[in-house]
Amino acid sequence: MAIRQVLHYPDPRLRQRATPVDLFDADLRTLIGDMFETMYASQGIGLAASQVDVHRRIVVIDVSADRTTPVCLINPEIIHREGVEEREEGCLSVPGVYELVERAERVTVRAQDGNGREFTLTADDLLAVCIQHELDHLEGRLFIDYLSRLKRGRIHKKLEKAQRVAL
Ligand code: GNR
Ligand code: NI
Repeated sequence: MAIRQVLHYPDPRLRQRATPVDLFDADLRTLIGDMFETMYASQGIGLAASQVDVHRRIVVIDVSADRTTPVCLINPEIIHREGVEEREEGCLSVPGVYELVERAERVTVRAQDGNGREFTLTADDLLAVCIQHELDHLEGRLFIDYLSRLKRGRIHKKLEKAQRVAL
């Protein structure tokens, strides 16, 4: 397993739309393992493949306090949503930024596991928020897209400069 580099906003690769997984092979399982390792090493509660520059519909999540409840979603689709809730979000691809975002309070997601078997999962609280945040990544969408132009402009300026310094 290996820790992979996480892309940072405003890297244009974060805007790519991910395509479905059709091959449930050893390479996929290696990628999933690397994504969990990267997520845990970064203290994140979720990670989308898009963030490690793999533009496939793969998400890993662990919202448990003791980090022992891994969830892997392949080709996930939200098939039901209810309620509205506002929560503070952050993103490993938008470091140092935490802002309130409105999401559905409860979602049901249909997905496949690492072996291609279909399952559904109903989630609320932080897990529901995280699922919606990760599925956005697969569409090339970031949580800062929901903020005002003014806030997004400030964030863009700050992170664009940080990126320039890092290169
Ligand atoms: O680690 C993360 N924390 C978080 C907090 C509130 C809402 C969403 C998230 S996801 C984020 C990890 C990440 O960037 N996943 O794409
Ligand atoms: Ni994110």
